[in-house]
Amino acid sequence: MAEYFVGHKEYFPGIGKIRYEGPKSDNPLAFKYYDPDRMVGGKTMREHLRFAVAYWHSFGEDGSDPFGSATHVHPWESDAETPMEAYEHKIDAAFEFFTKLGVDFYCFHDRDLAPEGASPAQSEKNLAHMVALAKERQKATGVRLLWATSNLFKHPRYMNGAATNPEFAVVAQAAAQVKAAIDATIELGGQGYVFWGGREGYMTLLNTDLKREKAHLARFLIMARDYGRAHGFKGMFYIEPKPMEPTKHQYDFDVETVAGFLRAYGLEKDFRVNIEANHAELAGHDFHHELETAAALGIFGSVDANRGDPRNGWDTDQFPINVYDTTLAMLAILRAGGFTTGGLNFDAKIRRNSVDPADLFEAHIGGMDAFAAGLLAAQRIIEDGKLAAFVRQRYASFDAGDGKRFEEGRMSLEELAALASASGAPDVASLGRTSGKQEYLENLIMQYVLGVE
Ligand code: XLS
Ligand code: CA
Ligand code: CA
Repeated sequence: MAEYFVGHKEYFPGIGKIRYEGPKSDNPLAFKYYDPDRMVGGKTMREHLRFAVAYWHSFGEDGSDPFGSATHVHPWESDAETPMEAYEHKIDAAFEFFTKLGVDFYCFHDRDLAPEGASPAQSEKNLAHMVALAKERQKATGVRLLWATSNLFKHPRYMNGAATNPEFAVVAQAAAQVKAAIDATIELGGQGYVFWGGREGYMTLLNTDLKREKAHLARFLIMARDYGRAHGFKGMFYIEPKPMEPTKHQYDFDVETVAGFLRAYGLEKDFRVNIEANHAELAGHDFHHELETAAALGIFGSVDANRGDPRNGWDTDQFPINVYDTTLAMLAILRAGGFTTGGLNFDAKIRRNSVDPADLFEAHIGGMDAFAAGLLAAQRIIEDGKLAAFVRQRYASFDAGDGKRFEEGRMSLEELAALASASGAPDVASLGRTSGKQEYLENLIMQYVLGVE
């Protein structure tokens, strides 16, 4: 991958290309497990993991929170003479970061890449200007766009929602934004387009026609899908579930809810889910649960890789470090057939007091190592086959005979009930042979995790 800081100001001086040095390295700016060209089950690590950097958190966050103002000073903003120049410098800093880190992909919201203008036409002009710069930089470096999205939650006009806004005029504004963002995605060869409905929900049901709002959301998505397909977008559309925050209740609550919605409106062919670990946790699920659910429903798409804090009830968007979790995640992803258009996007931010320029690198290195180690452990679990054999065996009574007839729908309730009388109730001794063996299985996974090298 070509490096990108020659010919313009270097924004991360003193930090060079991040390389793999192995688990024994004590260099904080080296990979311990992520070895991009290492083969794992027929594919390289880089092909499996498809890491992406999130433009908004990495280059747009200023460290402010509801109690305090900005702590992160971005040199790409402070050295700019005009507002647009800050965006031009930001893209240089971003591509310098991508190439030094060695990631193949990035993701952005329209408003991360270019500022909102005074009118939709001006906003489109700003975006087109920055898309041209992004295209040049993608070409120079080989870094690609995993997915783009539109920010339909920040501007005050979206305080009552975007596609689900009770004011039709706001829905039209949102459409103008999405149309331009889909055009940008096509122009940049983006492999996906995400809808995260941050304000598509409600604060109180007292003022909300829930049925109408959901139908409006579906109508909007159908229009976006049809526009994209008519204009040559071959990538995947994704819905990113999240149960709440900033709304009290978000319509795209979790994977199962989104699956039902997609089927209800005939969107299941063009849409899959972009699953975020921290959102799974807010929905009261494990990340692993959301991934397995998406795989089972055939709508697994992409991942926003991060973590929450189990003691906080909000979206902390921290970098992932728990290898037990990344192992289970990679197991689900490999079993779902791996990524096609999707990848692992670090929708994660460094902390407010992480003010050393190296922090952004170290955060991503940790996240990449956590997923690389998870991939290695998951691949061994699959190759050993012990876990899969256990689960298969657990359902063996459905593999033949009456169990099979039941599974295939070739039995009535009367027949099934008659079998109960014929065979009698299973006795305690036979139940003893069907232990769930949870403790053994948890230990087994731990062995794979600890055996990673
Ligand atoms: C916010 C979401 C958001 C989406 C893209 O919670 O994670 O960042 O990924 O709009
Ligand atoms: Ca996300
Ligand atoms: Ca989040």
